[in-house]
Amino acid sequence: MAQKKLEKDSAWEKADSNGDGVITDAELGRRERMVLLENRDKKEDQQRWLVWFSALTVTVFIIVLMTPIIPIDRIDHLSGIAEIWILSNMGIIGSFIGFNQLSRRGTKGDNFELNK
Ligand SMILES: [Ca+2]
Repeated sequence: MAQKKLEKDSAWEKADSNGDGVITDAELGRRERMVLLENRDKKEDQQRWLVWFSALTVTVFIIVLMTPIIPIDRIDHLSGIAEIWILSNMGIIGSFIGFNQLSRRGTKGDNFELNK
C-alpha cells in the first residue's frame, strides 16, 4: 500500500510535534488529546460565564426591585416573573455546582499519557 501524504497546509501538520515530517499514531493521539482538553477548557469557561451572568443578573434584579426606581404597584405585576427568574437562575447555579462535583469525580482518574 502506498505511503499516505498530507495535503498542503493540512490541519494535521500540527500533530507532528517533533518536526521530523512523520506523524506517528502516538503524535496523532496526543494531538487528539490536546484538542479534547482545549474543547473541555472552552466549555468550562462558557459554563463559568453563564453562572456569573446568572448570579449577577439575579443580584442586580433584586437590588433594582428594592430601590424606588420601580413603583410598589409595579412590583405586584413583576412578582410572577421575578419568582421564575430567580428560581431558574438559582437552578442554573445549583446545577453547575452539582454537576461540577460529579464531573470532578469522573476526571480524578484522568492520566496524561504524554510519554508515549
Ligand atoms: Ca513526528
